[in-house]
Amino acid sequence: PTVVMIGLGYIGLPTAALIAGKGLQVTGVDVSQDVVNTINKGEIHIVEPDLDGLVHHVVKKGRLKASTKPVEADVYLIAVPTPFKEHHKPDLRFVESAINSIIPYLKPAALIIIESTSPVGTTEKMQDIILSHRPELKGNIFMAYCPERVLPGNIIYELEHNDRAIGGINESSTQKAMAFYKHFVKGELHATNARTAEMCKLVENASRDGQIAFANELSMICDKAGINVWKLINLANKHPRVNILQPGTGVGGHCIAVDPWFIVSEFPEESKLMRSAREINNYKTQWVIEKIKNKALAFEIENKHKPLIACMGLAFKPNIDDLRESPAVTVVEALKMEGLELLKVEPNLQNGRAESLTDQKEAVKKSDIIVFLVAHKEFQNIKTDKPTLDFCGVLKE
Ligand code: SAJ
Repeated sequence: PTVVMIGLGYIGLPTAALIAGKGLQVTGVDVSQDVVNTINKGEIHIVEPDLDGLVHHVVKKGRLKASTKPVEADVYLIAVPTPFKEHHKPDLRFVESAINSIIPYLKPAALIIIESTSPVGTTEKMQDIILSHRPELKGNIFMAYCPERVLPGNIIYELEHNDRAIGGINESSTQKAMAFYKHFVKGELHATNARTAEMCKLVENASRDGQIAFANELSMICDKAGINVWKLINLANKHPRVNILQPGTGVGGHCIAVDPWFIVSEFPEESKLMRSAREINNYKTQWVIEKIKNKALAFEIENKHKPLIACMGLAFKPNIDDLRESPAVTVVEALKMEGLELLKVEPNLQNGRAESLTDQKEAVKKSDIIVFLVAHKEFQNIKTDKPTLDFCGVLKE
């Protein structure tokens, strides 16, 4: 089959390249002319291991072509962002405009698959939009929802090897989509319906958010109780049926802190736990800010000058360079607003990629207080007698 991929971001581009790598003809569509030009040169605009070589290869072979406009194809895949707008309501503008852009090109028997994280009912809604413009296609197009589950940094491997949930708007759509994913997925394919597949993506991330909220709540309780939370979790996890996650500076990234709201905003009465989890994880970041401010104030009272604070880690999670939606960045910005003097350390963003950063050793040496915000592996061997605040368990003591 010929394939059109709408959206060439963190999911769309690797997926398009993987499919093209299996020998299928793929047209990648993006609204950005810059992105299209970059890809047509065989280059990439995002940071992801192994992606550049793959894209270079399939573009050179002529199997992946990027464009700002769709073409006629057998299969359309949609992987555009779904942010949220005010009151945490999902913003389906990009999905809708992706659907609108393909409507003129649709042939009978076309298969349309949405991969973008979407609230329950989206696939059916998008079918209605298509049929309102092309009523003659009623009963003659196939539509399915199939969420991605890949972890940034390991996308190419996980795209191919993770299991997938595939839910059609009817049985024939499910079967047709299953047959399509068999071309490039080695993981197991699980058939379901569109609404279940949509909810499945949301609850995967809501469940992780809830588990992290438990750990974050526990860390605040332990702080008050004078108990080392890292040692406590380690002990509790020796129980065969207990597995508590790691507390941290808060929950960042573009998925876990967003997706639960797609459930909560639609089912507010029934989703008290999911809402609380979101609130706890957001509150944890504020709690961290307050802790640092208090420590700085105590230092100033004792030493008659403001402390120099080393902020260790800026990324949204350990061992990556992605700063988007990062709680550590929120903390640093809040401290800056307070007029505190800071040194910022991010070992994953070196080589002049960010000028305002300080080298790790220098920051440890120069600072008065060291604050660990992200558990990067580079921090694990730091030995210092200086006052520290460890919010991510990097010191484990
Ligand atoms: N975090 C903790 N403690 C933990 C684990 C994570 O505080 O024990 C924090 C991280 O530091 C980070 C945030 O949670 O700020 C999210 O990190 P993550 O590693 O849990 O997840 P993401 O956002 O990189 O990717 C998630 C994954 N979903 C699940 O694990 C259920 C991934 O499989 C999804 O594909 C991705 O969201 C997505 O695109 O939805």
